[in-house]
Amino acid sequence: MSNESKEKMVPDMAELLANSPKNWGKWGSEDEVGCLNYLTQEEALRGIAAVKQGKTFTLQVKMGDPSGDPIWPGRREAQRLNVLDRGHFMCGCGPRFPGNMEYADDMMVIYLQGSSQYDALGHVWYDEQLYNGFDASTTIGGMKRASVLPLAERGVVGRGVLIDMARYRNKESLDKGETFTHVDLMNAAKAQGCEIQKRDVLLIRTGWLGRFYSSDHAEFYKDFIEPGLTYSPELVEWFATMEIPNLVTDTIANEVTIDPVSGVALPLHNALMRNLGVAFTEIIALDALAADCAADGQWTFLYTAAPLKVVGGTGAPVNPIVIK
Ligand code: UVW
Repeated sequence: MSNESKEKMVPDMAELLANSPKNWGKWGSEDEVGCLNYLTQEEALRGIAAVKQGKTFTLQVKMGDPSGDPIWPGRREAQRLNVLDRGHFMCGCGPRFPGNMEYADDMMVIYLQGSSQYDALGHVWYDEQLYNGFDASTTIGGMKRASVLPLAERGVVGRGVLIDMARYRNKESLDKGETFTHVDLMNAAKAQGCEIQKRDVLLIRTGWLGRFYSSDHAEFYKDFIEPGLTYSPELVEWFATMEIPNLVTDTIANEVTIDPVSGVALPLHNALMRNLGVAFTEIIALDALAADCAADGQWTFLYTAAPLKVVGGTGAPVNPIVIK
């Protein structure tokens, strides 16, 4: 079969998701934070009630790591540039201050989606409409609707639950293109001795980022297809019924890159984020947290995060903090 006819068999996103549920209008026509609306004061207190030991974890991967940053193909790694350092003062070109203080300064060139980050709800779309029906032309020249700013201003505080799919399958890491479903998540939770509850922030470890750091980067990116959740109408329904506010994973794009059934790229970005308003958090370091949860048997905790307040941003870096 020619490539052209193979491509013709892949449906449009609009066709695939024709009957997929939407939360548009549920929180008003101006809403830009979607399922974060589920994180009420009661949910913050439920998260706090999950704190049992006072152990803390930060979940951002290093940014501008000289050994490389994991990024979606086509993006560039963060570059940190020194603007001012001792060298400038040694050659007499540093600024002078009364009292002769010296200081170092630097800047960074980053893809806002090129590190641990929150996607803006308007980050992806089809049929010329973003989350909540905003017109896709509002993305031109900087996002005027459903940017990352409202997510950043609201912040995310709730009960988190970590599902370790790699451990559940007795693997260091899931394989390229390996998939799992919401039923697998529930079975893994049971095996861990915990439960995914309504309105939990859902963290899923695949071990995939570990591969980036431990293996040859060319091998990591070869025939790029990440492991992850795979689309089905039942899975979308489950997210909707469970009122999951936020999906957090240790992969670059939170879902298997190409849906193996339809051949469509990133359908869950559209079914969950664009249609339901689930916040997506990607490139998150979960290995240390997972090792600790496996050791003490506590897989639930207080999850807190707020991306940077980038005006018009399609996403923004974040360093979530978990307290067990
Ligand atoms: C894309 O933008 C394609 O993916 P992500 O949401 O992972 O940044």
